[in-house]
Amino acid sequence: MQILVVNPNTTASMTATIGAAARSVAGASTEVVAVTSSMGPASIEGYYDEALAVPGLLVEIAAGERAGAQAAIIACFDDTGLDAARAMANIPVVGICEAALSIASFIAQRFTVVTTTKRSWVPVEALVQRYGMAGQARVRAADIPVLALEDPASGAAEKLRGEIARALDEDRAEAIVLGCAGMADLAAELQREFGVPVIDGVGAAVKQAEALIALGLSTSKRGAYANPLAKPYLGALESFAPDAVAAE
Ligand code: 5HY
Repeated sequence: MQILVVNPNTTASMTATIGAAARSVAGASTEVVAVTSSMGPASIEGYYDEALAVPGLLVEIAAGERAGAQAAIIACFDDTGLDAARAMANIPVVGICEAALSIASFIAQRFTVVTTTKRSWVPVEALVQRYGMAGQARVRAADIPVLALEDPASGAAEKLRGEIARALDEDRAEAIVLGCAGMADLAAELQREFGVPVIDGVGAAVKQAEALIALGLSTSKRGAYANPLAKPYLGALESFAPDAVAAE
């Protein structure tokens, strides 16, 4: 099976981290195709970046579906563009936040998401609410820029460790969810270091995408995620006009 993993920001080095994490858990018969969005923000930190990352994300998912991907993963902890992607695509689309939270709920009653910037804090809290985990999950921000994770000298990993320690102490967290795709390479060592389960959303999403494919399940195209209604789009977004035959 082939799974597409899209980094919706435009930083290729983060895609390399994401792809390696995905391949480290993928099954022997799973091919992981990791791609970087070709347009949009270098990192996604808050609502404006999220919105402007969606067109580039959709381009990559549409191309990956045409190229034979049987599922797509949005490798951004804001689950950026997840609903639009599910409406556009005819393959299952998994967001790493939803994937990580659901996996965490199988192994802990209380867990804390540690994300990057304070700007990302409220959007992630909104996702926790949307996914029905408000009773189990707390959200913290380590106050690190997303791209600082790409620089070992930035001290980002140390700040992340400090926030994890506070979560274990103050939140009584039984597990930690890493709240950024760029943290995917840190999960195993942090789990060893802190002695609690540390969940990376990229790996969680790969296993859930494999499960959907193996179960022969894809996004329902009735109602919410029906293909977009055909209509003209003008200006810079002209090429995004839905050409699917609309299911009324
Ligand atoms: C992510 N931003 O996973 C999110 C994390 C965040 O560029 N990739 C990004 O801090 O919102």
